[in-house]
Amino acid sequence: MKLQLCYAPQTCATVPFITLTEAGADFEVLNLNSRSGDLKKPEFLNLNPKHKVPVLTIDGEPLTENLAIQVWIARHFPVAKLLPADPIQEIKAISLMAFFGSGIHPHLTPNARPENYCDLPGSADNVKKVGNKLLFEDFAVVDKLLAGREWFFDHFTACDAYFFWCFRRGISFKLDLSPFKNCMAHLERMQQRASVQKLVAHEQRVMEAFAKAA
Ligand SMILES: N[C@@H](CCC(=O)N[C@@H](CS)C(=O)NCC(=O)O)C(=O)O
Repeated sequence: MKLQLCYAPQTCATVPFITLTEAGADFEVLNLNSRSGDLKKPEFLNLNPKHKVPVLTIDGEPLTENLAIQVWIARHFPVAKLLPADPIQEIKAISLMAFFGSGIHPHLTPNARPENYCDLPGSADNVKKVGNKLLFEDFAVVDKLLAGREWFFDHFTACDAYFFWCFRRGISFKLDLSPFKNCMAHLERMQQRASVQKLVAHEQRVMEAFAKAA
């Protein structure tokens, strides 16, 4: 089986990069520069007309949407236990990832692209402020979930990889997330994992290469 991950630095394609690594999968990475228009090129639009990463191609067949990609990886690499074994816990894990993807992710995006939400001159700071109020409500919910726990479930799962990206992305926007102490501790635990260290090294190499090419 040939796996190729369409990836762009700092984006939510970070999530399957980590889970594929945790799964011990053999995968190629296609590094794309979302800022220089790679996602709007015809060859990428053929894979994903929504012009978004991640895309995981499985023997040439594209799979889009992070939640589906996480479930696919967990099902195809069961030894890695990327979802809880108990069916109720498993569906709760999928529910949690749906919240990360459809609740938290859209509240992060105004920081990156405020103009997609309001194009009135001078509105960017307000768009971010409104989005960040909602984002902080989400992080407060997750902070409670993580109280007294190492991981969201009784061992590391795909949920931990997904939330790691959400929280780290918030920090990359220079938001003060220090009040979310359990989320901060989770981030630090994630940073100890070999999969995350591999991701960070890869991300840095790709960002340097893109900066050189610019
Ligand atoms: N619903 C999609 C969202 C994917 C998404 O928004 N990806 C962003 C990066 S975090 C992207 O590719 N943006 C580029 C663009 O909109 O042109 C998923 O969960 O996979």
